[in-house]
Amino acid sequence: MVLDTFGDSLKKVFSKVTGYSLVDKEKVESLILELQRVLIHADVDITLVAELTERIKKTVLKTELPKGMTMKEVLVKTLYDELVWFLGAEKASLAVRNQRIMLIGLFGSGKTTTAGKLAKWFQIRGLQPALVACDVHRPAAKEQLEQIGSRLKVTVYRDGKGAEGVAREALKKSREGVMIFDSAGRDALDGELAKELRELAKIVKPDEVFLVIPAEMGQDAGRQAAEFSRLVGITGIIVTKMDGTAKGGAALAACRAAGAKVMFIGTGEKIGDLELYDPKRFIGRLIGYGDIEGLMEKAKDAGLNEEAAKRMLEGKFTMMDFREQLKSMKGMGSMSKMLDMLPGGSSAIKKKLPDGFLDAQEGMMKKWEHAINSMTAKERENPDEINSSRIKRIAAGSGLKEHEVRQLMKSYKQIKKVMKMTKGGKAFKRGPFAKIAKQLGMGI
Ligand SMILES: Nc1nc2c(ncn2[C@@H]2O[C@H](COP(=O)(O)OP(=O)(O)O)[C@@H](O)[C@H]2O)c(=O)[nH]1
Ligand SMILES: [Mg+2]
Repeated sequence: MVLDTFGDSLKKVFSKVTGYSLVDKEKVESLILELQRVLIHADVDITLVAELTERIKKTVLKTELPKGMTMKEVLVKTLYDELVWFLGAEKASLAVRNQRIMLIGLFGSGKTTTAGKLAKWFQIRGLQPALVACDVHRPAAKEQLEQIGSRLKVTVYRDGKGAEGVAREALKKSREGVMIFDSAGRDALDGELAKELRELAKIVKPDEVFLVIPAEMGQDAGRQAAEFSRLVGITGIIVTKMDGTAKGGAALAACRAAGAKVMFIGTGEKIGDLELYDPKRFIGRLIGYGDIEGLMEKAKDAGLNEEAAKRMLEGKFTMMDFREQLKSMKGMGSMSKMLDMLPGGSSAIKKKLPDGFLDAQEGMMKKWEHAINSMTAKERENPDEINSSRIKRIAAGSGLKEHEVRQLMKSYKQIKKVMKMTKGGKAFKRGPFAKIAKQLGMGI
């Protein structure tokens, strides 16, 4: 499929990002350049590309990164978010209820085919649609619609004089709730076509007027959307033939920029090849993360976990928190590797850690967990209260040597300091974010 060329190059941009172990300003800038090339190659308007680039730069390179997120994480999320915004952000929705829909557009854009697809769409949802053949100019247009109608077992209204006559007759006779009006196209939107469509609309009184644009229009889709909007009035756009071109992304972006809402996309010649437009799904599919939306939800959840981060920032890092950290580190590899993920680099932090801590493997961590379990609730909440005699008791209770408990105390205090340094140290945390990082190939 040709569409893949856009998707493939976007995918490459994304996998490049996830392949980096660390992202810095230079990498962000070179990636943005690459993204620009991909978009321009896919026929996206240059001013739109510049706008998108600015938005990405502003978010990723701003002076302060969100708490506990690395520049790499921010870059992946921003790329995704901004591309979604670029293509319209909101998922389209069309009320499943009886209504009148008018399809307009230039020659060969896919109006008649889409009329059939829409009829099917409503049929699937339990409503009864009818088709109205208001393209009275092209000789075979009515037959084309009738063929589609007979396959769907849907009534096609075609009698009457001129487009307006057909519409009037149909409205008079019809018993169906959903009426879909096909219309005639032209090579270009001239005054005559505009007038004809406006007059048809006066009779039809449509709930929706959908402009049908083929994806291969690329960035010109924006101009077309604006013109039809001004001269005829539209409520949404259906971009057809998304399956046949790499310019689909450009067409969608141009529609968004023109302030027009894309309602559906046509993805093939078959009657079922129509889907409500969902930019998240679209981008997710393009970049090959089927479930990126799910991942982003989780990222949001992690971001909402401000409470825990705040506690740590304020230095309220208790033994319970420490125990959680120890637990979360199980099976995640060495502490040293995890520290490499922290914002601001890890060497300064590593220097401040107790000797041997970085290499402390699971056996030691397990012991520390036992020790923490042997503490009283009060001790866990205020570890500063733990004096020599308490250390003795904890050691006895957990089967550790006293010096091991002391080592635990020392590590705890130092980690607490590190937590403050890393603004909440969310990178340490188990929970959704660590998982996301893993799934995005950020290699914990
Ligand atoms: N591949 C593909 N072809 C489409 C799609 N929508 C329409 N077409 C084809 O585009 C051509 C023109 O469609 P038609 O509905 O007759 O356009 P109209 O002149 O606007 O009514 C036909 O050959 C359709 O099969 C689509 O989403 N994908
Ligand atoms: Mg037609």
